[in-house]
Amino acid sequence: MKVDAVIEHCHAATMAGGGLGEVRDALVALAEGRIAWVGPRAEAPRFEAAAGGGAPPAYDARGGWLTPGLVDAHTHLVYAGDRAHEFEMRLEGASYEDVARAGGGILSTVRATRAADEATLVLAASKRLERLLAEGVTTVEIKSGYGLDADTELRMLRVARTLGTAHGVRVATTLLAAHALPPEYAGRADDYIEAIVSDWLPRAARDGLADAVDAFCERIAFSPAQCTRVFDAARAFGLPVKLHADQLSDLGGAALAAGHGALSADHLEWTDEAGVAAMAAAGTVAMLLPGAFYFLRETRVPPVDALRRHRVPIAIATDCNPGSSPLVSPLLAMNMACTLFRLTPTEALAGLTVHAARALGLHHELGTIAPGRRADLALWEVGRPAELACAMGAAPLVKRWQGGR
Ligand code: DI6
Ligand code: FE
Repeated sequence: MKVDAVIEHCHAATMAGGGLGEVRDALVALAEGRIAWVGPRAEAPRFEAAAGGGAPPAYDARGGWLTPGLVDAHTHLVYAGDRAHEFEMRLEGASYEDVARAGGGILSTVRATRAADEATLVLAASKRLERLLAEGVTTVEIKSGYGLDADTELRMLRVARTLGTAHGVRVATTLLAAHALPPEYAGRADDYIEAIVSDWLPRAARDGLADAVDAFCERIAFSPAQCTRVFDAARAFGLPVKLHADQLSDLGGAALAAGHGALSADHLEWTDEAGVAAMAAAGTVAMLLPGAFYFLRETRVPPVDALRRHRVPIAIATDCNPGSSPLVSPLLAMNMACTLFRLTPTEALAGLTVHAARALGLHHELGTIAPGRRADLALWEVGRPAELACAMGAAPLVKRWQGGR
């Protein structure tokens, strides 16, 4: 078999076939940016270098664990400013919703982001992105939603694309114009939605800037009817949808998302069994965001047992954003998913690999180590994969491969 390189002296958590898909003393062969072969070293066929014949270059993994590259499938990585003051306000007793209603919250980040040019946004987001890469991320989803006007929303998406090129990482972009109501539309939420569906979304679609469309369905954001209008417009342009659903209250967001065949419904603290059943029927991924739960000191946990019973795939992400989850560590997100939501370490790793890939509609390409999948890999210096979710603040990444490089 002709390949470009092999990785040997490792164990692999392939995440294929449910569970860890563990292969001890594994060998992984890479060709043309994809996985060519994976299995026990003892069963490997004879490999030949695609370039020039002879043995292919071999990388000695020194007994580490190889996993699929991590997929952080829900972030708001692009923004300007910070919200440390709101953290202080909340420590003095204000709630997240109080801060939002007082004109802070998302709108304070909107003011800073509107004032920032593209280069400033690239620089600020690059620092956060580098933290993710240092923890094995090879694919990251990035949402708009801090512009809330056409220019800034599209600028955020362009910045997200630039980040992908500049850092050699896969970026999936999401238009989240329906994140909050900007002040110029105060009292005119339906007019705001009209601007999104009639102008901004078509422009983002036409310019290839958005891979998906998201909305925030919440009392402090948009109603189910308004989110439905956004979803219908997305469908007209062939864009998949997802939803910030049932985070702070139960507006039936999970069922709404499922009803529109959403890739994922995200947060889900208030989702009931009927919502979970609807997600199962639609194949919608449950995207759990323990960083936001932790940072807002929420007390109601997502319905993990119901998700398991209905076999809804559970994904995990950082939700990296300045207000509710200033988290740049996917490994800490895994840890929190275990400590706060009682996921197993294997479920948490699946949540940042195979199920996260599905939440982006990319599970045929990413998220498992299997022949034909892209060679996006992470090598870890750990004794067993559970350590990734267990150790807090550790830096176990040895190396990452992006498209085989
Ligand atoms: N839910 C969240 O947790 C973030 N957005 C959303 O819809 C919060 C964003 C922020 O507070 O800036
Ligand atoms: Fe979010």
